[in-house]
Amino acid sequence: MIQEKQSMDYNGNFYQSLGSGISVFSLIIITNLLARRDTYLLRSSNKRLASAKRSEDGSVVRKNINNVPHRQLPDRHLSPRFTRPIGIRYADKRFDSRKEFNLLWLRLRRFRQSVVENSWLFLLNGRSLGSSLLISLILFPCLQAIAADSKPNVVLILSDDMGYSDLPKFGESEIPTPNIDRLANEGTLFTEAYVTAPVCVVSRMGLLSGQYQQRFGMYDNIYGEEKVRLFLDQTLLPSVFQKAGYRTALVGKWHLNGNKRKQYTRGSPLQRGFDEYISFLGGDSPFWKGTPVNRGDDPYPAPEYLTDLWGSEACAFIDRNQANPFFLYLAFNAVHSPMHALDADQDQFSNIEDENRRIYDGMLLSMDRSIGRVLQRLDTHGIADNTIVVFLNDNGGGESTERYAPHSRNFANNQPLQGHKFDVFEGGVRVPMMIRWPGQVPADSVYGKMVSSMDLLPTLVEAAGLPMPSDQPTDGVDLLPFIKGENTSTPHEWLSWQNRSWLPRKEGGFVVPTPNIHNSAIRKGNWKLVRLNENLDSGVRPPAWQLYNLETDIGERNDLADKHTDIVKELSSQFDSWRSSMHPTIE
Ligand SMILES: [Ca+2]
Repeated sequence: MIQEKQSMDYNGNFYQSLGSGISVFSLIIITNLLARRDTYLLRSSNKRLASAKRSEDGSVVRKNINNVPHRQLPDRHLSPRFTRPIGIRYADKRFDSRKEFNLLWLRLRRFRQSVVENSWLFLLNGRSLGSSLLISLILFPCLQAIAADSKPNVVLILSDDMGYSDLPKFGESEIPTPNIDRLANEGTLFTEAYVTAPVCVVSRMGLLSGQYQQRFGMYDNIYGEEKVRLFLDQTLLPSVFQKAGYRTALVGKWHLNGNKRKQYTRGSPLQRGFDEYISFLGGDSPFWKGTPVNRGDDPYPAPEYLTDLWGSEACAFIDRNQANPFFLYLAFNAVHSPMHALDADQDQFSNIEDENRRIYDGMLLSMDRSIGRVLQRLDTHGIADNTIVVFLNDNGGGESTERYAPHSRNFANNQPLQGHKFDVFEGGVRVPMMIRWPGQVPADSVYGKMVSSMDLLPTLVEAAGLPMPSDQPTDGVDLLPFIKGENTSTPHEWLSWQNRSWLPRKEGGFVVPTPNIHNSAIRKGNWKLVRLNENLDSGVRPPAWQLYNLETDIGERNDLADKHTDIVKELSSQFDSWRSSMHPTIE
């Protein structure tokens, strides 16, 4: 289901600002009239002022400032509160959702007092209309600050190449992940979550654009600025938050700016909606201390093990921005190869015989530790209740055989799913996912209907009350009404996948991407249709579809295509219709 979401046109901002300014001007006049009840102002014949006003506890405190010309009044007499950011969230007080209304009301009262005091002072200075207009211009940002203050923060956590069953919440895992588990305990866990592709680049394109990346011709990890031109024209999730005044940051893997050898001039995180970032070039990186990473355009050696560094940087970003709305995209490169784990972490798994698996376990353990530090930081600042935390994985876990190149081999556990990274079987595209937003998203809850990583853009944007990008389609849907039980239908009747095949080399060796040879799949209800190695160039009949019933065969091992030709016909027709609405592959 494709939803063409129409929303606020950014071109209308001028008129909105003008209208808001007029509204504030009207508010000032009204508050001036109301102020007569609780503000007493005297005006001397020589335009010198005396005022009395209510103190914080409501009692009237008289401040005699006669004989002091208005223009010489120190700022604190103008209004001590006016000089303080009105929308600031008080870091030393826990923002309890149960007290949210009272806090908001308190801020509005403080704001009204500022309006009253300052507008009267300006008005008494003999410049009524001009001063009030000036106040409107000054106070409008304050109104925006108040509105922004109620906006939820976002922490979007992505893991890389993790196996579906490597979290205790999803399978038989030997790896303790108490911090990721905490997100499920305090939020909603999704058992049928999918990414849009079984490899890094295209999966991240779908996640951050809220669309099938096939809309801009992307069917694999393709590099070259001209080839990804259509993607570079898309508005991405961080841009939506950045335009709304959020502070936005990427910490970790980007991989949407080319590979290690070729970077795009328009693909930097700074050009895609992030105010700041710390990352590395390409799709994978060594993890050791001293590895070169980039903070903005400035390279420097990582001061600690990379997964720990991402945790440290995420915490530092939260520290810097805990008093204002922020959007943090925390994209771990764990547990993508190369297989580098700290000794102390892999030593926790001395009972595991396979050394490669011990290393994998240690890498995942360190990621969970960093996630725990981030969650603790939200608690420390008292902003956990006002922060949406999302966790998901970018594609299925890598294989453990030498068919796969070392950069795609990480000894993950996808059981009982069929396939791995690169595959359109469940093992390539079904991923663990969870969302925590205390008071808004049901806690300790499981949502079992099909959802997509494309849904996160509309879900997060709608949750923050922001306008959707108006100049591009959205294939995702807002999940909140579904997981709250307000909408009992299904977010997606069907989902489709198409990705370039990775086939073994003719001369031997590990699998490689093969131009114009594609794998395809569509899932509708519990039926999953899969077609492997279709040659898009040839006129030969494409390979037959395989049909699986995921309700009874989650491992996609019992092909039922011959028994249910009507279902094959229906779903294949649906797939063809979807494919014809996408952009042809750019390879
Ligand atoms: Ca990946």
